Amino acid sequence: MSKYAQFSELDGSHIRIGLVRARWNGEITKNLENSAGKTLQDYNVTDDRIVSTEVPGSFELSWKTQTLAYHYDVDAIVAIGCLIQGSTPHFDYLANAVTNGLTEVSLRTEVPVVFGVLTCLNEEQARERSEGEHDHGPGWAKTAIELGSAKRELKRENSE
Ligand code: DLZ
Repeated sequence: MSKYAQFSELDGSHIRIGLVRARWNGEITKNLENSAGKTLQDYNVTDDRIVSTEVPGSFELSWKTQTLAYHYDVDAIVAIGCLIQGSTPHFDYLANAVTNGLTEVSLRTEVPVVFGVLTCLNEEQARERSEGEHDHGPGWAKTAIELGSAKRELKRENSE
């Protein structure tokens, strides 16, 4: 039995998705962005309906995600970052800040935000989760399509 979420009948042909990527641990986050982007396309979210942007580090993801939610017509946003534990408590402060920040943005703006932030003890763990069989990017993209579709449907119902 797979522990990963299963998805059925995804179709992204009517939704717009935001992707925000942090450049810290950039090789890892680029892989995650690429695989998420490919999965979006596999489910009919064409390039013209994907808004991609970057920030320096994961701490900045919350602000940029909020600007996309408020100022761009997106139905869901994937915030992508990679935190790797160092020898100081910095990792814990950053992980808490970005987790709370993205949760707040999602609830405040009512735009679904997918938590695409790896929190790893070392680079090896980060690589395992950003490549091959255990790459998290595709699952994040599918989550965004499911929630983005629900959000778009809600907007449609409320406009009737
Ligand atoms: C400062 C910092 C550290 C130590 N580690 C990471 C990390 O592992 N992953 C990441 O995305 N960002 C890190 N940063 C940068 C912060 O997120 C932020 O960009 C800076 O503190 C500037 O606000």
